[in-house]
Order: sequence, then structure tokens, then C-alpha cells
Amino acid sequence: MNKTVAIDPPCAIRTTCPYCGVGCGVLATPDGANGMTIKGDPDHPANFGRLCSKGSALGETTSLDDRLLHPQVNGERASWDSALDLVAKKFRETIALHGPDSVAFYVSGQLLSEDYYVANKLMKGFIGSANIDTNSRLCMASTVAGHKRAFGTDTVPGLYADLEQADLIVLTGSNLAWCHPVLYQRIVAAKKARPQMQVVNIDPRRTATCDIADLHLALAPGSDVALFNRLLAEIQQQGALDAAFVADHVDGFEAALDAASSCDSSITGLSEAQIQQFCNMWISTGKVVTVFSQGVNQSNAGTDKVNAITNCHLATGRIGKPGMGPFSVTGQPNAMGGREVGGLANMLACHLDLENAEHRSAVKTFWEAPQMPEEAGLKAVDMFRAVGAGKIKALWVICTNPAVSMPDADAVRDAIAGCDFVVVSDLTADTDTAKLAHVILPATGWGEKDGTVTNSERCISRQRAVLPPPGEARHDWDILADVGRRMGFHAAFDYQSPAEIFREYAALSGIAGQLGRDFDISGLVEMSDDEFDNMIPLYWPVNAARAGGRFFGDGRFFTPSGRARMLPIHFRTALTQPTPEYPFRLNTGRVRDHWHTMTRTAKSPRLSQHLAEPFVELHPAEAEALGLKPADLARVTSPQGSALLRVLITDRIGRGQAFAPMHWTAQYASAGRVDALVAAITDPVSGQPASKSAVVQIEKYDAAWYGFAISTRAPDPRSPYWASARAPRGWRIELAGTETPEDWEAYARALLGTPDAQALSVQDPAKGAARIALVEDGALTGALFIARAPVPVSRSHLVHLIGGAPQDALAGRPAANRPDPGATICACFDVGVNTILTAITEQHLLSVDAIGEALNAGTNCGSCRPELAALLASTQVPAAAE
Ligand SMILES: Nc1nc2c(c(=O)[nH]1)N[C@H]1C(S)=C(S)[C@@H](COP(=O)(O)OP(=O)(O)OC[C@H]3O[C@@H](n4cnc5c(=O)[nH]c(N)nc54)[C@H](O)[C@@H]3O)O[C@H]1N2
Ligand SMILES: Nc1nc2c(c(=O)[nH]1)N[C@H]1C(S)=C(S)[C@@H](COP(=O)(O)OP(=O)(O)OC[C@H]3O[C@@H](n4cnc5c(=O)[nH]c(N)nc54)[C@H](O)[C@@H]3O)O[C@H]1N2
Ligand code: SF4
Ligand SMILES: [Mo]
Repeated sequence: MNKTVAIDPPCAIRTTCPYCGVGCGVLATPDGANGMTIKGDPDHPANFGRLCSKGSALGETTSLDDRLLHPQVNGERASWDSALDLVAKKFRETIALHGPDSVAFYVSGQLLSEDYYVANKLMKGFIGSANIDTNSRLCMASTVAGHKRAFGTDTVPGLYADLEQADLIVLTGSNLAWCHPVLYQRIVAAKKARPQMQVVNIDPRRTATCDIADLHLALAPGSDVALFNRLLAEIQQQGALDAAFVADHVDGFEAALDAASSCDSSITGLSEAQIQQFCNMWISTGKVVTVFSQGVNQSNAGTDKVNAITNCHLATGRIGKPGMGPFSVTGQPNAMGGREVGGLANMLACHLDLENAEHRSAVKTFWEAPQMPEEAGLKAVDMFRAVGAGKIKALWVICTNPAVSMPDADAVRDAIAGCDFVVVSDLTADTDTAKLAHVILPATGWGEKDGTVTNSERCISRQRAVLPPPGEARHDWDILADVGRRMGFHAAFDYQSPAEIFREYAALSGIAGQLGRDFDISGLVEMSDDEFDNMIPLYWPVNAARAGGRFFGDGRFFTPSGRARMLPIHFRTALTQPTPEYPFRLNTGRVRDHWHTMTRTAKSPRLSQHLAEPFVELHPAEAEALGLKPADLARVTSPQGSALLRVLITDRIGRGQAFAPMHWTAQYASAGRVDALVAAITDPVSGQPASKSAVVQIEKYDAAWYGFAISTRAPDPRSPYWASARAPRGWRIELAGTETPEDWEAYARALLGTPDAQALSVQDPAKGAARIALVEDGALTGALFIARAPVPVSRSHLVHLIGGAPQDALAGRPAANRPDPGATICACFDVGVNTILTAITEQHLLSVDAIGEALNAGTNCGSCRPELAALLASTQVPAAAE
């Protein structure tokens, strides 16, 4: 087997980025001080050397300052023996008293496949409950269900190369530029090389991804089904049906067409001309890929949206062939691997179904399992409801932060807080979820772990250890296996290495292959430890019959009949509709430089400058009606909860809509957890929450004062509004409150932890203004700026003064002869918006490349290029209108 590769340069270690499902290869070179230098791996087939802003900044996220280095029981340091004995004892006792379904694991698409496999084996095979679900329920469940309905298996048909070979790429519910940046860059490069390639972006918001779109369809939130149903009807009417493919390989065409034809596409809010243009582009282009992500999945009709899309590809036979097919892009680095190992409560490993007796019995025999549950376990939302109701009495949360990321997050937080016994395995004890645990187990993180992940195109890559495990941290598979042994299952959990687990998994996949399943990597069963160590990225399946490639182009599907299914899809409205009390539809999602609940990206000063506080996007007309001005604060309230967010007024969003990022936690903001606002409404087929369609009211938050501070030390903010972020050599903090403190200097000292610093201050009580600089040993260790309106100082200037000379800090702006760079756009070279705008006008720059030549901006990872293009456009439109 030639599955090895030489490492070059010599001391760089080949590994895989732990963020998005693109799964980029990384060359990491340890620097000997717990950091590393990072480069894209030119030989990795996902990225060919590219990395985005998050991947490039990985070296800034491995410091140990916030890491948990030993187990903790009830807040006290504990030995591994005592902590794991306690976990095993509590789980055993709870099961003995209340049965196996009184315990649950909630795991994550960021676990490696080997970790995930062991967690599943322990719960489903040995504890005998199916109460193991994963954050992939919030992420990919609708796609899984949609794929299974259409193809009889949860399989992405295509490859990334299809995105380069397509003549039309339709992106729906995907902000690819920010969420899968390297894939986006591959499309940008392909489009440049073949300008005839066209891109359509379907998203209620005008996102950065629109930069490459020939057509942007700002459809009404939740209305994708109506658009794709119309497309199916047009496919039939315009004679674009692949009748032979449908006759030979597809069931359900007539019913699907009937449903589609009766659907009213005006629900989309798009004009007839726009709809026609879209349908004509799609129908007239053979090589079309439809890429979809959370705008599709996270909906009460998520599975239906997926099938409305697969219907169109099946009807035209445009699937599994070069340059064509439906393409679900996965979110997490191992979202796909999790689906393969059976991470969801209704799955077994290797695409086997828990509720299929033959599959269940095959796995039971293979595992020599004492018992197997016969029915699916609780899906995430129901699981936390059962925790809240006291039905689940022992819960183990691994590699995910549900107190922040689950819908109805306050209720989830309270449920966890009220649970009899909670174990959390994480890198840090500071997450909103870990703070509620009885036992916190220190896991190794990216850069320390070893194992495999599968990306969006079914490519299995290795994550490799670059650094030693810090303190007493242990690998997730090792912790799980140890608990399995302590619960009495010695032989089944006697693993010594991830390679051993991988081989067992590969062997099970061979059995799945014999049962007719597609996930079969039995060709890797014989892999030695060395071969596992040196494994190069490879595509499944890997068995005697085939290696990698596309699925379904041959018309062979994995349903009992071997034929694909088209489904009758009827438009269903969102379950919550705006009301006079809650008039706004709240959409939620991601920003370019943060990852989920920020436990890693917020450690990087570079990544923290792009968007440094939680915000809500609102249309200018809505802001005006609410009396909101730029940079005001707004109280956003839903029937579930409330948040306090900075207002970002923009016409990128439609009337009646609002958008807020999902990232902020109680660790970084006073009230920035947007999932506190999201109702726990789920798709009836997949159980995936509708995270993009909360209803909210928005009102101006009348602060008596606003503040901005910088500090070398972590701040201790107490005001009703605060948001903190890392900055070079320290922190930056936004503040606001309703009660004005009497003594701003005392306030600043308490906030910034500088009781003994020398204070320089300028105060104007009549205007409610104060500027205080705190100096220790001649260096500026803190500064606080207070005003009655949002503080008009230059943040980008001030963050660079932290720890430096205190002179001029009180001015809050650069001297008149030194321009203010403005908010960071290019994170790699720290180039601000004002610098870019000035260069564009003064140097008459006409392209993103020209900006790069002048300022370096956009020339490293390229993640900011869509924003550079938008700045160019903003300067050129008025000129053109003159
Ligand atoms: N920077 C960054 N990248 C990430 C992540 C991250 O945290 N940060 N997380 C990763 C993960 S786990 C995931 S799952 C992916 C998610 O990747 P994406 O799905 O691309 O990201 P989101 O921002 O959640 O949502 C995508 C878009 O759906 C749109 N949308 C909302 N409602 C609708 C609708 O009804 N119809 C349509 N057509 N669109 C709608 C939103 O406006 C939004 O722009 O990103 C991955 N990549
Ligand atoms: N409103 C709204 N809510 C959403 C979404 C949305 O679009 N809108 N998106 C949903 C989606 S798609 C997703 S994927 C989820 C993500 O939500 P979460 O999974 O809750 O978010 P993360 O911050 O990625 O949590 C990962 C945790 O694991 C820890 N960790 C990292 N590496 C390791 C490791 O190797 N081992 C262990 N044991 N721990 C580790 C991290 O420190 C962190 O605490 O959020 C969902 N929630
Ligand atoms: S696109 Fe960025 S975040 Fe995603 S895997 Fe590649 S480097 Fe990592
Ligand atoms: Mo996700």
C-alpha cells in the first residue's frame, strides 16, 4: 500500500485545520515555546497551499493561558483516577437506578473520528442507550435526512473539483466567502480562469459571497422550497427533464412535480423576472452545482429544502458527474466523519441504521456488545428538554458548548445547571457550559491530538500532534475508553492508540459494505501504525472494488430498490411569524474571523479586530423608525430571552429582518448570546433547530453613558453592557450603563485591575465626558474613555498603544499628521478601512490586486478580498453617478 509521504520541509508536521469542513491541509512547525508557525500544505487536495484568516492564525490559539491542565471535581483539582472513578460510578449508579436512558452524551463534529467512534460504541453498545447526539444535529441533520430520503444514504455525491468544473454554481443559504473561504477562493480562481462560469447567490442578506455573484436573489427568509419547486416545474415545462435517467433510476417524479407545480413562487418575494432569470440559467446550463448550507438546513423545513434541491438534480440527471450535483458543504472539520461513525442518535457507525434490525445485529455481533438500543435516542433539543425535566440525570458534554449554541439557550443553560451530574470535556474550564459542570476533564486540543477527520468531499485526512499534551490533558478517545473500562467493559475499550481504533472502524465498515452500505473503508483494515502515522489524504470508499470518486453518476442509489427518490415537497411557513409585539425576523450566523463560541479564535488578537463586539444588522429605514443611530445599542428581545447588541445599520439586509452573529458568549459580552433569543423549534424530519428564524422586538437601549477601554490585563467589567476582545498586548472593552458612577478614576482602576497605577485624566462632568490613562512604570497599562454618546475615539489607533508610551493616549486619535487606520479589514497585515479608502482614492486603485500591491491587504490568506471589492465598489459608484 503506497499511503505514505515524505515530510518537507523537514520539521514541519502535516496536519489538518480544525475549523471548517473545507478541511485544509496545514504545515505546522513548532516554535519550541508552545506556539508554531503555520503554512498551507501545498500537497493537500482541499486547499493546495491556501489558508484563510482563521487557519493562518492557528498559531495564535495554542497558548496555555486559559487551558485546563488537570481534572476538576466541584471546582477543586482532582486526580484522573478519582475524577474518572467518579464519572464511571455516577453513570453506573444512575443506570442501575433509572435505566440506561437516564444518561446521555452530547458530543461534537469537532471530535476526531476515533474519539467519536469510541463515544458511540460506549453509549450505544455498552451502556445500551441511544442517548448520544451531537452538535451536528444543529448543523447537518437536515442534509443527512434529505440525503437519506433521496439517495437511501447520507452521501455527498461530488468533489470540490466539481465546483471548478461547473459552468453555473448556485449557492443557497451559504456565506461561502466567510464560512468556507478556501473553497470560495477556489471558485474565484476558477471563475477568473473561465469567465463564462456564472454564480448565483440565494440569501436574504447581501453577504460578502455576493462579490462573485452574477445574480443575487434576496429571497424572503425561509422560502427556498418555493423557488426550487418553481425550478422543478420549469424543468418539466421547458423540456429539460432527463427522461431516461428518471425512468431508469428515479422514483416519485410525478408526485414531486405535482407538488412543485401547485407551489406559489411569489412567496419568495422575488420578481417574476428574477425567478425566470434564475430558472433559465439553471436549466440552460448542464454543468450546475447547487451548494447549500445553514440557510437551508437550519429551518423548520430544512429537510424539505434539501429535497427540493435534490429533486431538481435528479430530474435532470445532473448528479455525480463532473461539474454537476447537489453539494452540501459541511460546517465542522469532522461533521462528515461524525456522520460516518454514526454520531447522531438515530445512526450506527458506517452508515448503518440503528432502527434496522439487521444492521443493529451486525454491529452488536462485531462489538460483542451486551445490549443495543432498538430505537433512536433523544435528538439534541429533546435531550436538553429531558435534562431540564430531570429525566436525564447524568450528562457528559464533549467538545461543544450547548449553553451558548443550543436554541433557547437560557433554558438549556438552566437545564444543565439543574442536572444531577454533569461532566464536561473541554480545553478550558471557562466556557459557559464548563462552568456548570460537576466534573471538568481536560482534553487535548488541536495541535496535540492525533487521528482522522473527513471533509465535505469525503476526503479523510490526518490531524497530527505538533505539541505535547499540556499538563495532564488526555485525548478524548483515551478518556472515553478509560471510563468504559471503569464501567466494567475492559476488553471492548482496551485501546492503545488511534490507529487501533481506526483499524477496528475500517473492519466494521467492511461489514457495512457487505450489507450494501456505501461507507466502506475496509481497504485500510491492514494499515500498520506507521502507515496510519504517514497516511496521506484519501477519499472513501476504499475497498477491493473502488477508491474514492463520485457517487450516483451511474444511477445506482442505496435505497432498497436501488433507485433514487424524488419527494413531493410542499411549502411550509416558519412556525413563528412576526407579530406586532415581535415584528422582526431574526436571522443568525457567522462572521469571517470567529469560530462558534470563540473559545479559540478569541485568543487571537488578529482575529479579534475584524468584528470586536456582538452586533445586530438592521436596515436603515428600520433603524430610523426605531430612532437608532449608527453605533447605538439595542435591546433585542424574543419570547425566549433578550440580548444587548451594537447596531450595525446596513442595506445589506432587508426590511423587517435583523441579523446577529452566533458567536458571543457570557465570557466575552454581558448579553451577547443570541441563542437566548431563538425558539427551540425543529424540523419535523431531522430534528434540526430553525436557528435562522427567531422573532424579536428591537428597541434603543438608553444608556446614560458609553465607554471604551484598553488594558494590558483582562478586564473585570460589571456594567449592564460590556464586550471584551483581545488586542495586541492586551484587551479592548466596550462599555455602557444607565447609572453613572461617581468617580470615573476609581471605576477605571476597578475595571482594569490597576489600583496603584498613576492616573492622567481629563474630565468634563457637565458633558459627562472623561478620559483617563493609567500608567505603571512609565507604560500605558490602561485607558478609559467615557461619553454620553457612543465614544468617538479611534479604536484601531488606541489598541496599538497598549503597553506603550502613555503620551497622546488621552487624545484618543492619532495626531493630525498621522492618519487613523480605521477598523481592521485585512487581519493578516492589519490594514484598516480608512487606510484602504484613502489609498483607493489617492492612488486611483481600480482592483483588489492593485490594493494588494499598494498595501499588502488581501495578499496573504485572501479572506478579506470580498470586503476589499466592496470598498472599491463603494468608492466607484458615486464616481460613476457623477
Ligand atoms: N468564519 C467561520 N466559518 C465557519 C464557522 C464559523 O463559526 N466561523 N462555522 C462552520 C460551521 S460549523 C458551519 S455549519 C458553516 C456554516 O456556514 P454557512 O451556512 O455559510 O453560514 P451561516 O452564516 O450560518 O449561514 C449562511 C447564510 O444563510 C443565510 N440564510 C438565512 N436564512 C436563509 C433562508 O431562509 N434561505 C437562504 N437561502 N439563506 C438563508 C444567512 O443570511 C447566511 O448568510 O460554517 C463553517 N465555517
Ligand atoms: N443561533 C445559531 N445557533 C447556532 C448556529 C447558528 O447558525 N445560529 N449554528 C449551529 C452550528 S451549525 C453549530 S456546528 C454549533 C456549534 O456550536 P458549539 O459546538 O457549541 O461551538 P464551539 O465553540 O465550536 O464548541 C466547541 C467546544 O469544544 C472545545 N474543544 C475544542 N477542541 C476540543 C477537543 O479536541 N476536545 C474537547 N473535548 N473539547 C474541545 C472548545 O473549547 C469549545 O468549548 O452551533 C449551532 N448554533
Ligand atoms: S477554509 Fe479556513 S477555516 Fe476552513 S479549513 Fe481552510 S483554513 Fe481552516
Ligand atoms: Mo455547524
